[in-house]
Amino acid sequence: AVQVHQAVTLIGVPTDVGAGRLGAAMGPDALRVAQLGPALAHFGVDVQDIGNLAGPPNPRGARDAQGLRNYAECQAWNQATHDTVLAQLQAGRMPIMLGGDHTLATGSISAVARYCRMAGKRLRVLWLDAHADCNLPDISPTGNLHGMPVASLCGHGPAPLAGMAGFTPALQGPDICQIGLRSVDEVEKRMIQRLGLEVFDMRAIDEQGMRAVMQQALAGLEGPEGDDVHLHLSFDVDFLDPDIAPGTGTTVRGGPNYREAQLCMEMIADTGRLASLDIVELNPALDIRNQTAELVVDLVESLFGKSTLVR
Ligand code: HAR
Ligand code: MN
Ligand code: MN
Ligand code: MN
Repeated sequence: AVQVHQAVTLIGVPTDVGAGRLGAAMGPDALRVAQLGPALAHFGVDVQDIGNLAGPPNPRGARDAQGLRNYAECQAWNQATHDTVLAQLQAGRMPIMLGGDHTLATGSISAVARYCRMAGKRLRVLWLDAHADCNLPDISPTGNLHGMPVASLCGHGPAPLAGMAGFTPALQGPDICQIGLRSVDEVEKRMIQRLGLEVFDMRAIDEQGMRAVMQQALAGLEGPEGDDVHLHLSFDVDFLDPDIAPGTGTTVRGGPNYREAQLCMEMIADTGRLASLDIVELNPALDIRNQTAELVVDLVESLFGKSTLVR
């Protein structure tokens, strides 16, 4: 039952204003160097690369009164992302964000939520990450906004971010399923409970295996009952084990290996419901010969059915 969007738009979001270190702003071009567009075109996908969004540079600010670093700049990048994603969805195309730090997911997923409400679709978000990204300004250990997008999307933190979809919250906790977590702050553990997020951490993957985890995460998407579901994948590159993906700013050991990551992508592809995608936290300044970007392209090919023998 593989059916993927045949029209894809690549949107570069070259920003690192939400991250603690510089370099993720070079992510979009590293993915282009690794031939993301041509790789998808090879599968018969109509690929359009609209280049990079414009936004403010990184002022490398200190924490402000509300506890946030570079808040105004994050807001500007998210608004630009939101507006472009919404336009692409309305044009019937699948937006793929080439990030950029994970803050941009507030903009992209707010636009997806707005679109789903207009189109009468149910939104399901898969969040592949080593981190839970549900910090709040006052409890965050760092003030870095890339540690907060899940909280924003669920209606917490600064109102302009929380309300970007045009309604607040953009998402309910149970609409989000997080996979691969292994570095969660103590306060975030309470937030996961409070928000009602569905979480499969690395222990769940260890104990049950990737197949059983993905079967649960994707339950209800295949077949007629999944017809009205819009599946959004927010793929933080630090989800992957640092042995295979060193090119990211906040590596945490003990992530999925190459085969586990492939199986994860293949099972998402099998649903045929993938309709928008963020690729975030790729940091070429920390990579070795662009291997992390090349691995990401390999995995995104599997998201589009590369490894599926019968279609
Ligand atoms: N939880 C920490 C914080 O809030 C670390 C966030 C890590 N960064 C990411 N997010 N790459 O997935 O600062
Ligand atoms: Mn992360
Ligand atoms: Mn479920
Ligand atoms: Mn993240």
